[in-house]
Formats: sequence, structure tokens, C-alpha cells
Amino acid sequence: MPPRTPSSLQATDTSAAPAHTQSPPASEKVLLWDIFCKVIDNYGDVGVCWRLAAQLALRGHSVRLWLDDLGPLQWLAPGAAQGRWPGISVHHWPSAQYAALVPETLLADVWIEAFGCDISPAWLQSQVDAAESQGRRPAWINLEYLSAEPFALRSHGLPSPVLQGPAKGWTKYFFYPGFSPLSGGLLGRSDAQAAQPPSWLNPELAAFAPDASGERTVLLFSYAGAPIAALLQALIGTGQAVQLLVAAGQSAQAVRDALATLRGGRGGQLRLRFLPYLPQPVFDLLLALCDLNLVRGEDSLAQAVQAGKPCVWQIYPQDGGAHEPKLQAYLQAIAADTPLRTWHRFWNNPSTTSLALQALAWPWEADSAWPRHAAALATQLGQNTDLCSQLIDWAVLRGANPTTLRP
Ligand code: TRH
Repeated sequence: MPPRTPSSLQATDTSAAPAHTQSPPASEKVLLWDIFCKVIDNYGDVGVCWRLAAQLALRGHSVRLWLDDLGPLQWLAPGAAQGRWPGISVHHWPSAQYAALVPETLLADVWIEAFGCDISPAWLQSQVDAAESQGRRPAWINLEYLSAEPFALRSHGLPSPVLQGPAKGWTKYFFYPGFSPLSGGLLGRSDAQAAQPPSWLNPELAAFAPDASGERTVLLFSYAGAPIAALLQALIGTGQAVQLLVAAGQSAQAVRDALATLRGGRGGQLRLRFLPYLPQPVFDLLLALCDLNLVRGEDSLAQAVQAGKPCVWQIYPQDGGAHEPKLQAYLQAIAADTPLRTWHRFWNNPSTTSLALQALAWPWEADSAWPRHAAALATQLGQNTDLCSQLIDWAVLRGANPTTLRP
């Protein structure tokens, strides 16, 4: 069965489409997916939903991505909002167009409601009517945030009966991404180059390659609360030539603010380089090239661990310290040793001093076990079934046997 893209939603301009669509394996049923995403803040919501959409399209599926904020997509996936990605149509919701599309929207095979965002009741009503007239219901998944906490494993795959609204009586299912083989898994890279060895020769990265003197590269993608001034001072103090690649946005602003406080302490062998906003596959590539990735949120952490390079996670801070058990669960899941735990403790504390960071082990030190641990972790995670494959398997299985309750 060919991919189904409704004519009213078809891509309008394919002139700059990336030539990356692969055929699905012969055994894989091609499905039509709706992915719904509301942006809470930052880029992770869009980043995860786009990555999933791109991976489904790469495997020959058709995807309608419904976003309430198209802003970050302009740099994360240039051309996507303009319809230049084969297999994906992007829609702004809720909006006038959204309402106008309702009568002609084809009923999808799968609905992905990302991070508990609620699908609009008007749209839901039209789809429930279509489902009833066709005698079939889409598989309905609530895709949750990445967590290594025990509750996520316990809840993965559980049904959630819909108690009110147009779909009353239907059932959604929870899908929890994670690091364990019993979880929903992680999203992998979503470009055709993923199988190639990473290289600084990529045209969008060549200007940021380290110099030939043995310079090390650190990527900084952080929230405002990271101890940035301490990091800069500690890097200056290591005596190692380092270039710090600063991601666009909050990190860049925080570095500029920190520089103003470093009176007289600047220089050494630290080179600061400010990155533009990069397309997601290029950002992924960077994670595979740097000697140390200081990442944040959800999606960049998932990519960094799979890249097999040393990384430190700045967790998204939550009210009441709810992020702390989540951080500890992650460290346990990756079997972090004491130095790695100490790095995370210091990096997630805005008051950490440069002296504290300077005393830490850096991954390029001769006797460091860190690169080996990072590579082994990536190998181990690579043995788990990835999130996209699990979703496809589950949707196909459920389509074939609607009484199956768990993935
Ligand atoms: O932006 P984030 O902090 O997103 C967070 C998390 O999703 C968090 O769990 C959630 O609660 C909060 O938002 C609302 O970090 P994250 O998850 O790493 O997402 C960043 C995305 O942006 C990721 O897909 C990588 C991408 N990116 C690029 O592609 N290019 C870039 O230049 C940059 C800076 C980011």
C-alpha cells in the first residue's frame, strides 16, 4: 500500500525536499499518523515530535504534524513547514486553517498525543464520526516525557479509558520512552547520514572544526541556571586547548553575561565560538563529534547518550525539586560512577564554583574511563528497540488485533 497523504494536505513545493525517503521493510505496513504537539516552552516538544515524524517518514509512513507553534521548526527542519519534506505535512493548530481542514481530514491509523496535550474537541468529533462510519478506530497513544523513574516503566503501555468528550468510551495508551529494554526506548537519529562515520567536513560544521593542535571541543547547550562563569574559568584553568561551542539561545546569552563578570580572567587556551541555530541532523552530528557534550532537556540528552560521547545532563528544573529523583534515576540507569555523579551534581547547581569544576576529571585526561563508559552505554542502548520501531510495531499489532491492550 503506498503512503497515504490526503490531497488537501499534500506538500505544496518539493523542490528542496531532502532525498532521504526510504522504503519500509516489506513486512512493514504503511500507516497514516497524526502527531499533536503543544509547545510548553523551549524546543524539546517540537524537537521530539519532529524527530518522530521524520523517522516515520524515513520509513515510508505518512505523517501529519499538528503544532501550535511553528517557530522552532524553521531552523530545526528548514522547509518542513512549507511542505518540503516527503511524507510529512505540517499544520498550525488551533487556527482558522485547522478548523477549515476538519471536514476533509482523512481518518488516520494512529494518533500520537505528545506529552498529554489534548486534541481539540471539534476535530475529535469529526474524526469520531468518521471512525464510526468506517467501523475502525485509530490506535491512540499518549507519548510521555523521557524518564528512567520506576513509575515510567510501570505505566508504559497502560490503557487510559477516555471518560468524557466526543471519544468517550475509547481508550488511549501510555507510551514512555526510556533507557531500559522494557521501556518505549529512545528516538534515534532521523537522517540518512546516521550510518556514516561523523565528520567535521559537513558544510554546516566545517567552520567549527577544532584546530590541528589537539584542541578539544565542548558543546554547551544549557539553561540559564547552569554555572557558566565557573565553567569558563575552569576551562581556562585546565591548561588544555579547548574550543567551547555555544548553542544559540539561552546558552549564548548566559555566556555573554558570564564574560562580563570574568574581568581579567579571560584568555588561556579557551576559544569561544557561538553557533547559529542548526538543523536537527546537524545538531545530532555535532553531538557525535564533540569531546564533551553539556546538554539539557530531553531530546538532546537522548541523542547525546546514543552518540557515545561523554555528556553531562542539565535537567529541566521543576517546582518542588521534582527533577531531582528524575536525575538520580537517570544516573542509576546509566550506571554512572562517582566522578560522573559529581559532575551532574555540580553542573545542576547554579552556585558551583570554578574551583569545584576545576577539581573534576575531564574526559580527555589520559586515565579517564569516561569515554569508554560513554561508548559502552551507547552500544548497550543500541541493543534496545528504538521508540519509533516500537510505536510502529504496536500500532500495526493493535490494528491487527484491537483487543491487545499492551504493546
Ligand atoms: O529545549 P529543551 O530544553 O526542551 C525541554 C525538554 O523537552 C524538557 O523535557 C521539557 O520539559 C521542556 O523542554 C519543555 O531541550 P531538548 O529536549 O534537548 O530539545 C532541544 C531540541 O532542539 C532538540 O531536538 C535539539 C534541537 N536543537 C537543534 O536541532 N539545533 C540547535 O541549534 C539547538 C540549540 C537545538
